[in-house]
Amino acid sequence: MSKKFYITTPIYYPSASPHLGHAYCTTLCDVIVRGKRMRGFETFFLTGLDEHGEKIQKNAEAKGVTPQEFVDEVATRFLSLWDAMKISNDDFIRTTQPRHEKTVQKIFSTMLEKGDIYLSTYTGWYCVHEESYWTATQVGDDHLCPECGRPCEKKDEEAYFYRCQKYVDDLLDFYDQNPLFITPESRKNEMVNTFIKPGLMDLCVSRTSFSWGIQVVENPSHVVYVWLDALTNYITALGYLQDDDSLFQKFWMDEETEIVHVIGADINRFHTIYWPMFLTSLGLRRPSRVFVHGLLMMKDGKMSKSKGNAISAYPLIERYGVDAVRYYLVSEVPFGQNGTFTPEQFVMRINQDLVNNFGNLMNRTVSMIIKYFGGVVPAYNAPCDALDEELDASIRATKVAYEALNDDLQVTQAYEKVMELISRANKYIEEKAPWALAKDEAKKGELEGVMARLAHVVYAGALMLSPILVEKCGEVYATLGIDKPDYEEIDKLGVLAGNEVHKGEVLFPRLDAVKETEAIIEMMNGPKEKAAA
Ligand code: ME8
Repeated sequence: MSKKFYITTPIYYPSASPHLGHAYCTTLCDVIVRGKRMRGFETFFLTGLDEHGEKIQKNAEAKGVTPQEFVDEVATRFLSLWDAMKISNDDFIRTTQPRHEKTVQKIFSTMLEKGDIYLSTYTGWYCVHEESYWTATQVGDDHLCPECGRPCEKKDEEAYFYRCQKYVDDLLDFYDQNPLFITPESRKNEMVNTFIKPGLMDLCVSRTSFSWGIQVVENPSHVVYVWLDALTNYITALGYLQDDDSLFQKFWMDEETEIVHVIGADINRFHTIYWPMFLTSLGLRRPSRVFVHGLLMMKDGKMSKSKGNAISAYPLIERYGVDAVRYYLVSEVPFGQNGTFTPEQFVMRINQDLVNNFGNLMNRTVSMIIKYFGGVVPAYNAPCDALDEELDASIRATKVAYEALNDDLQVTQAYEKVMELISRANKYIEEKAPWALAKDEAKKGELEGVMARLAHVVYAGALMLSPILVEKCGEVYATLGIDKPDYEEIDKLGVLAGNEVHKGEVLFPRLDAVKETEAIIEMMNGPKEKAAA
């Protein structure tokens, strides 16, 4: 039976156009899931939009449109970006869809019947931007939101509350029994020390002060709090409590399925404290892992819509191709850590890894196969020396490490291993000096082995890089005369023997550092958004 894997991105607020920061998270998830698919896992990849809440209502009012019109328009921009970034999601949930709204109402009713939700009055400090309530201590004397620093409003309203205290011990046991649940581990300590240990208050889960939300059936003046609404998308999209719940049974209830939520640190509290509690209330299993990734920053701080310092992915894709942008995101910002976008680093990363390392290896290998063997990949033969042995061992070891690192969500490191193999092969060319072997008839066998090995590294490299380089790997396969690339062939050294190679276009043209840095700076100063299609 194949292994099952379910991965989700946060569902983003369609309050403005998506930027490279949103593309970062979604691309990393896409790379992870494509890697699993290639290895034969049965997968489901979900992304979508979180369309309710006061912030959306206010943005729509400011534009003079209805909230639904507002989110419909922004949704097309997210969809165009995912299309341009070649995101391979299986579903796109929008929380205004009836399938979601109806299920959230059922979930709310279940929790109410169970006594996990009760009616009371809320007095607190509310940040509209973060859609979060804070205590007087948290907002301090200035009444500023601890998350974004904006002023909070004091609010007093009748509201439903979720009984957190009932589940807190169970949650801490769950953390202990599942040490990988929150990764990196520092993110778990933050939750325990900042939020749980000081005493977790019951969570306010309804609102009466605005109407753009899912109505509480039992009390229609209330709408469900946007976070209770949003978090449940991960199960409503799979058909939970709907006529056809086969995806839900397969990708959620089956204990064998690995469920991974990928999020930014800003929403860790909701995913690792409240979400597991909600699931326990509903008698459902909890996710396997919540992976907290770092942020893509600009020199002046976090890239964000509200700061107006966000760079759009489109001009980068148009100029450098989607593969270069995807590669930059995966390699330059180690998954789990923050990274800063700079034009210089973007250009350097592409030149160093894709042009000088991968593209160069392919180019040299193909040219030499044409020159020495008339364009036909020679047969692989037993190692002639320690260098051959070492390269063979590196190919196998890289595959093993690549899988283990990917399975542990150390995505950046997994791809670093592939780049290391490719640079090893470039160095092997210098060490073996095929041009010298070619001059000596007695060394023909050794030369055959060298070229067979190099062709195989190009093939293995393309297979392992294919979850990132969704366009260019096809060109590599065509160059090597491969019709049906097969990941399992990485271990079959010699499989390319007899293939005819073809010299195609340059895989990644070298970027002129000065000129391209200037071009990117211009993009950063240029229009921030692409108009919706
Ligand atoms: O919080 N770098 O939506 P949101 C990297 N609707 N990732 C970034 C980023 C950056 N500069 N900026 C945003 C919400 N992100 C809720 C989520 S889920 C049930 C509800 C990513 O539009 C990052 O993953 O504010 C962050 O957690 C998410 O976008 C927040 O998106």
